[in-house]
Amino acid sequence: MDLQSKNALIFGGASGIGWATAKALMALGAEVAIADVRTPSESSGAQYIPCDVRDEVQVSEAVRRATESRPLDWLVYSTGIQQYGSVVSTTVEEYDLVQAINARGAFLACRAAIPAMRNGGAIVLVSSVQALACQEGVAAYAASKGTLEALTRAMAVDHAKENIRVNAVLPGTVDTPMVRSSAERFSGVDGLEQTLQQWGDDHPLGRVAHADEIANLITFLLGEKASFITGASYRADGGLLAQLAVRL
Ligand code: BMA
Repeated sequence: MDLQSKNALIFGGASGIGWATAKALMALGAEVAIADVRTPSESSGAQYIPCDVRDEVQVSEAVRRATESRPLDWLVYSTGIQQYGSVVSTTVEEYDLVQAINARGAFLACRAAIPAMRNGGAIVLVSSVQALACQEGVAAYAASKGTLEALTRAMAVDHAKENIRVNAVLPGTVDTPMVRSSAERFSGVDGLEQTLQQWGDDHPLGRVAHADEIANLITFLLGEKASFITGASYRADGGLLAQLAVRL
């Protein structure tokens, strides 16, 4: 894969799917900058840029720093929080917070990054299967993930002439800090690992994903082998959405 000497910026790259992607891209020789509110817990060789994606100035500054010496080739947007509630029980503040971090930040990141992709480029937004089908009580989260999917198509159409491809990945349940904090919330007496296993059981493959498995798909979509793929959404969900709840 032609990843040598590519310049990549990953929003939300300090943990979870973003961190797995940072490691995968670095292993293939790319230069990687991580923009995140949190510092990565392990050292990686990536450039770390503190950034709150709710703030337009910080997002622009992150792009500026990642592209000081060279154009940007790849952008990954992998920030996410999950709040629980229906439309009625979700507060306006919670809704705005989820939109700001999960979706509006992607708009800000792409708005700043696309002009820096002077040689063309590729963008991957990390959405969720919950953009297509959802659990109870995730109104704000599902709406934010649906926004990412629609934004993916809009940007793919608008920036194809600049040779910029834009795709979305839609993971099922992945073993990340975000999902672990959800599991903790719902685990009760069963304990966190048991809850994760139960959530995994809902997927036909019988387990939750490792973040690396999602990073592999992102890496593919960024690379040359995906050169004719744009405006697309790829599920990596262990078969979750292929299955009806009806059992024999
Ligand atoms: C993800 C998260 C997980 C959930 C999974 C499948 O985006 O919302 O908490 O388990 O979707 O619904």
